This record gives sequence, structure tokens and C-alpha cells, in this order.
Amino acid sequence: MDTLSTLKSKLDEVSLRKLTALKNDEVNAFVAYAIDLCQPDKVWVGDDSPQDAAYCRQLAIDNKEERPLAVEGHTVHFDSYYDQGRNPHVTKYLVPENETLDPKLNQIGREQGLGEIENLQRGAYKSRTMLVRFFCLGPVNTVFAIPCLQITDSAYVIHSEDMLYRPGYEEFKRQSAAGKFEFFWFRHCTGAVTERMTCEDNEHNRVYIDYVQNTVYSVNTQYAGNTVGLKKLSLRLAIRKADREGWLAEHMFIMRVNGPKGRKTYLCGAYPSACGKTSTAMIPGENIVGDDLAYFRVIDRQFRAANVEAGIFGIIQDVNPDGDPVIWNVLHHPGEVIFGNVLVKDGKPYWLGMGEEIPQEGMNYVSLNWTEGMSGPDGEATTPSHKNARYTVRMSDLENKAPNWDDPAGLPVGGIIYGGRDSDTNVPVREAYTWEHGICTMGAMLESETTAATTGAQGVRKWNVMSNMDFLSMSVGKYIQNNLDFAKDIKRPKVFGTNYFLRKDGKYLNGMLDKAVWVKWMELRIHGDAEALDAGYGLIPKYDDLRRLFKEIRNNDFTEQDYVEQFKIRIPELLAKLDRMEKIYATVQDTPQAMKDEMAAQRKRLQTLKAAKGDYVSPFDL
Ligand code: SPV
Ligand code: MN
Repeated sequence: MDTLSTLKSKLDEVSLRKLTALKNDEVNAFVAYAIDLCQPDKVWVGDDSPQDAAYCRQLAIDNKEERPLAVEGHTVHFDSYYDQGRNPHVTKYLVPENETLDPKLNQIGREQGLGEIENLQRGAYKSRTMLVRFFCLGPVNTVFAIPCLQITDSAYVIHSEDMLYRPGYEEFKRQSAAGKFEFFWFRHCTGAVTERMTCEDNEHNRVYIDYVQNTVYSVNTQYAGNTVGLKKLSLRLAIRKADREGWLAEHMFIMRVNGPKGRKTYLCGAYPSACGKTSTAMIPGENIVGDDLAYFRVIDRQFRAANVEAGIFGIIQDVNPDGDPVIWNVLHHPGEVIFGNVLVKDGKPYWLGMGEEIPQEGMNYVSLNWTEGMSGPDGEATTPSHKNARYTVRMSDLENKAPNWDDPAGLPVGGIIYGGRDSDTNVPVREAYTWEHGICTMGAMLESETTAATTGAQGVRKWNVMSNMDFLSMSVGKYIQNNLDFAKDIKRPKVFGTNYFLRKDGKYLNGMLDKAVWVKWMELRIHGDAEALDAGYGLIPKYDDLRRLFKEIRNNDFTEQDYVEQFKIRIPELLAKLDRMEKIYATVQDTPQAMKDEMAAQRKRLQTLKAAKGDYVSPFDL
């Protein structure tokens, strides 16, 4: 059948009209191909209208992918027990025969991979409705905007995208008319489901990225990190697009820090999972712009960042009224909220660390009739809510959003932060000497220690370049080089490294909200309003500034002893980190020369300091 006949066989008149109004043959072909392959009963196409969003929201409830909760507008969604997070092992790049990709990235031959995914998706929409929607990465009608087409049989995926991204139907139309054809395409199939409406065939969960055609396919999964095309699936495509076009796609929050005399300064931050990324963006008294994805572009000779998203898909564990009052409020008031993989009892959601007593039974990620002590299908112990249980909310519902979070020109970036979980090496906050020093020794040397919450041994350091390691779709060296080269001719942001997880005798040296002080110090440094000390591997705060800031912001007495404990230079650990990194970068095929130079210079500075002052140097001795 030709494309139009295929479309006519499954689309009603309204859907057909919406599709063809885009006047984009590629769109028609992509939809027709999915019809032939996945064989839906019918196809529904949506535009940017609130009615179409409402249709998808209701459909998610009608087909039991979401269940209504007691509070109006709130729903809960469950993923399969084995589908509670991104699964890097089954996430692969499709590499054409004549190309090579960095061996550090998970990959499969393109033809073989396409064959595999087509076999898994063949007939996957039988007796289901295929949903077709258009969204936009970044603010619409701007240089940041990347229109995306999502095909799925999951109304939950579309509902999530309606909350997390900007509408893209009109943007598709606009860009198609302007003769632009670089769009991102996603084809997702839920696959077989159990009576809980969660995936049954977890063994055949696959996420395959075809960068040749800017397409990502996923199957036998519902977890949003694998299915919501515009989140991490798009990041992998965006990193390559940015490489071609000379900008950067980063796994970063954007926040506004409110400085003295009404000064507004924007910071971006990259942190691996569970290292305080969202909580930094949500520091009380500051303002959030976005919590997960940022695109950087040079506009009018300024380094600017746009929030790729329009909502938050956040970890709910430990969200409580004291630590996260803003999110807590949104989660307890009528409005659109999707809870994922929490415990539900009598229409109320519960999660670990919420600061309330949690019922001993209810429905959760294990069972619709979970009881305390029940083991999972793999025989493992279970918890009331999963450690990666999530909430989905809109930016517009956050009372601490920066009023200009949606600015079409993005926001000027004053500083970039790289933060990891580190019990014994880095000081809580430090500033790079230069952009190159920051990119190489803070971004590219980012590590995070595994926690009890993740599988495997505790305290094992995992290398995670710019916290983008899971999403790199090109060689590690080239990606670092792109960062080094970006915005070369203009004033670039200052680069900082943070560590909220220093410990002594097993106890954390900092409180949860000490990061409020670090961001204020960074803000002052960006504007030259605070002095700093050279610690041999970066610049660190002076005691008097921190004492004043702790008093002002936290009403705490920050003692000289606190300062020495937290900010002493731990040279043996810093040198051990350099040893680890030099070993790793010896295996990277295209390590930039700047990286080697920065590591060597850092080693030399630290050795000189050690020869003069010993292994552990008090900041008062600098
Ligand atoms: C992360 O893990 O970095 C997330 C959630 O932001 S996910 O959508 O799974 O990527
Ligand atoms: Mn993320």
C-alpha cells in the first residue's frame, strides 16, 4: 500500500487532517511505517490543543496505566518490578557497517539491531490504539527548539510528555514550512502486559538509538527514562546534533541564585543520580529554571542556557515538608501530578523518607496487594516504595520557579558546577583556575560513590564524565574536546566543583542545606565579590566569608574547626584520584591533550604543596 492509503486505513478523518496539515512527507512515512510494522487497531493523532492533552490524560486512566488518587488530578503509575529505572545494558547505539563508535559505548550493528527491534515491535499494537503526538525540546520558535514526534501505545508516556515538554505540533508545522527537516523521532511499544498493566516480557526490554536517522526505538518497557522520548532518549541524539552544529547538550539543572542588591546569577549543575542535583536547583530562597536537561548556545556573544523541559520527573524518596517544602506542597494539593512506583493505600501515596508513618500494605511496584515482608518475584526483600519512585509535575506549578524560566533566548550562565558523591577527597566547594581546568579536572574527572541504594558494593567510585556518561553518543575524548572548545571567543562561565558528602568517622560533615552557602559563595566569586585561596587543585573559600555566609543564611556558627575539617587539602586522596583518572584516560582513545596537561599540572602543584606542607594541609596554612 502507498503511504496515504495506509494512513487512511487506520486514521479517522480528524486525525488524518491533523497529520496531513503538517505537509511533511517524512512524518507521513514514519507514521505509515509504524502502522505496517506494529499493526494497531486504529491511530489517533493529537495537536497542541488542551482537548487532545485531556484525551490522553483520560485514556491513561481508562486503560489503567494510571489510577486516580484521592486528591483531584493526582494519579499513580506502576512500572514492572524489573523496569524501575534506566537499563544501560539493553540500551545500545545502532552503528552502521562503515562506521566505528567509541568501544566504551554499548552498541550493536545497525542492520542487526534494526532487525531485532522490528521483530520485537512487529504486531505490538494489535488491538491497541497507536498514539501520535508532537512535542518540542527547548522553547518553541527559538534557536534551541528541536521538534519531536512520539509514537507510542502508552497514554502514560504521552501524559508525561504533556507535563514535561512544550507542545510541538505548531513547531513541526512551522519548521516543515521553513524547509527544516531535522526532527527527532521516537517509536515506543509497551509490549505484553500483566493484569497490573505492567510489562511482562522484561527479558526483551530494549532501547536502540539510531543516530543515523535521529530515531530511538524502545520496547517491553514503561519506565519513563526508557520511554518518554524527549527525556534521555533525546539527550543521546541531541549530543550528536550539538556536535555537528557547535553547541552543547548537557545533563544539568539551571537555577537562579539571588545575589546582593537584587543581582540575579544563573548557575548550571551536573550531578550523577542521587548526588543532590534536584535539591540544589530547589534550594530555598533561590529559584529553579530546570532540573535535568540544559542546552548551551552562544547568542549575541553570551553563553546562554535553555531548559529543555517544562516539568520535573523527580526522585520522591526523602521528599518531606522540612527539606523540600515546595515540592511537598505541589504533591499535596489538587493539580496534575503523576506518582510513580510509590505505595498507595486508600487513595493516598506514601514513600520512604516522607516523614510520616507508612502503611504496611497497599499497592506498589511489587503488587496491587503488597504487604510488609513480601518478597519480590526474584526472592529479594521489598520496600513500601521503590528507591527510584518518582513524581511528575509541571514547572508552572512550582512556586519557586524563576519567572523567566521559559525565556526564549535562554539565560546567561554565570557558573557551571560539577558535583559528585565523595566521602574523603574533595572539599565542599572549589573553583577552577580556568575553563579548561574546570572542564578537565572537575567535569571530566567527575566520580560518584555507589550508595546502599544502588546494587553492588558500597563506596565504589564510578567515573561519570560531566554526569553524561550514560548518554554519550560519541567518543569520550571528542565530547570533552567539544566542551573545551565551546564559546572559545567569549567570556565563559566560572567552573566549580562541589561535594556534599564528605564524611568523618562515618558521619557527614555537612548538613543538607549547607549547599545554600556554597551557591552564595559561588555567586560572589562570579562577580569578584569574595576572595579565595589557592589550594593547589583549585580556589577555595576564605574562612571569614564562610563564617559570615553561614550566619546570614543558616544562622549557624561556622567554627574554625569546621572550616579546617571540611576544607583541609587531602593530598594523598587527591593524588590517588589522579592515579585513577590517568589510568582511565590512558584507555580513552582520543583523550584531548588539554586533559593530559591539566592532570599533569595538577599532580605537580599537589606534589609541590605536599613537599612544603605535608599530606594534609589546613586552609589556614595556605
Ligand atoms: C536520571 O536518572 O538522571 C533521571 C531520571 O533524570 S531518568 O529519566 O531515568 O533518566
Ligand atoms: Mn537525569
